[in-house]
Amino acid sequence: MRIGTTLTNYTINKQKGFQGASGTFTGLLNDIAVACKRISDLVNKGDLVGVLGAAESENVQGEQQKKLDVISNDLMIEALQHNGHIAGLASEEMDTIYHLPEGAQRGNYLVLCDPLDGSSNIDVNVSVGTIFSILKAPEGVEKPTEADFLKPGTEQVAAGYCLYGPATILVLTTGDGVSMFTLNRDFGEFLLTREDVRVPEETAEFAINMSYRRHWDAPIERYIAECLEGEQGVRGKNFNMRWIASMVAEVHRILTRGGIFMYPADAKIRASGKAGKLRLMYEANPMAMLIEQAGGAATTGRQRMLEVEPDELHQRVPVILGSRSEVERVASYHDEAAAD
Ligand code: AHM
Ligand code: MG
Repeated sequence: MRIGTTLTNYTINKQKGFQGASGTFTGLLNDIAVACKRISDLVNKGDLVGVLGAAESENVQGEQQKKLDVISNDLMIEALQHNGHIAGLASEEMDTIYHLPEGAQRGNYLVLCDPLDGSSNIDVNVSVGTIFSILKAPEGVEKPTEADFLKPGTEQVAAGYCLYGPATILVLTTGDGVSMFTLNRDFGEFLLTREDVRVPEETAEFAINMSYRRHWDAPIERYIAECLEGEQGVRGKNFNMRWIASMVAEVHRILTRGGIFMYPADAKIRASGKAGKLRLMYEANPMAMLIEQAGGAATTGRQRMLEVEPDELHQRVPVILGSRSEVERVASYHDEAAAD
């Protein structure tokens, strides 16, 4: 499509390809874009409008919420609940699924989101983002249950994120490639700036929080140790490292210049009774769909991310994603360790 076309025009044109399309999907993406623009505006103004700092609450996962976590969640609800595009909404910041108000018109999509990912970065003016995953609501269901949301990532009809960095960039897949839209603040529109985004295959850059090294499992330790050996080691080349602690910014870097991102399970995480840090339904799955659609790969180490059968809304998983050959190498180290 023409570079510079608006996100709305882009989705209208995409929908033309689907017989019987009602325009609901275009409307839904427009709602999400509206929420993202409002969040972007607040992230941008920060202290000027008093939105930085902690809220006086914890989320269902026992994490201290930031004011902007709560506000972003409210903005997502506000943008989505009245327009007849969704049947229900789930988010990192809400214990269970959000039911639409009585009398609100219902649509045929379910949305899962992390309204503001990377919130530890908000107060220090480092990039954060909104992640979203879109599923089809089951036919004829007026009031969806949590079980209706618990679908493997392969069932996502669309996924994306909005990165609030030096520029605000919305990245979207509807299952046929990945496109990027940059917000033009002068007139408040997301404009298509990149199409057919591909994860570069050649890479020498990894992202992992090295401070957890003493807790890692053998396959992760092996992969990183080999990267660190550089030219002298088995990889025969030097690697660079990045850790922004904002998954949206890390995935954006990987979509732009390749690399691998890892937030594995480790001994400390397992000792706390968890299977990983990142959440499957609204962090790992949408990012895995984007990365696969751009030619990369995403795994838990033992299984393709998009095929994980979920059993709870806030389920956590180990996440390894990025350039295909690197991700496959890490997965093979897991297979070898399991076979020993
Ligand atoms: P959040 O949803 O509470 O912001 O947590 C998710 C974030 C990811 O964006 C990031 O990769 C990770 O947490 C950073 O964790 P750590 O501080 O352990 O490095
Ligand atoms: Mg998050």
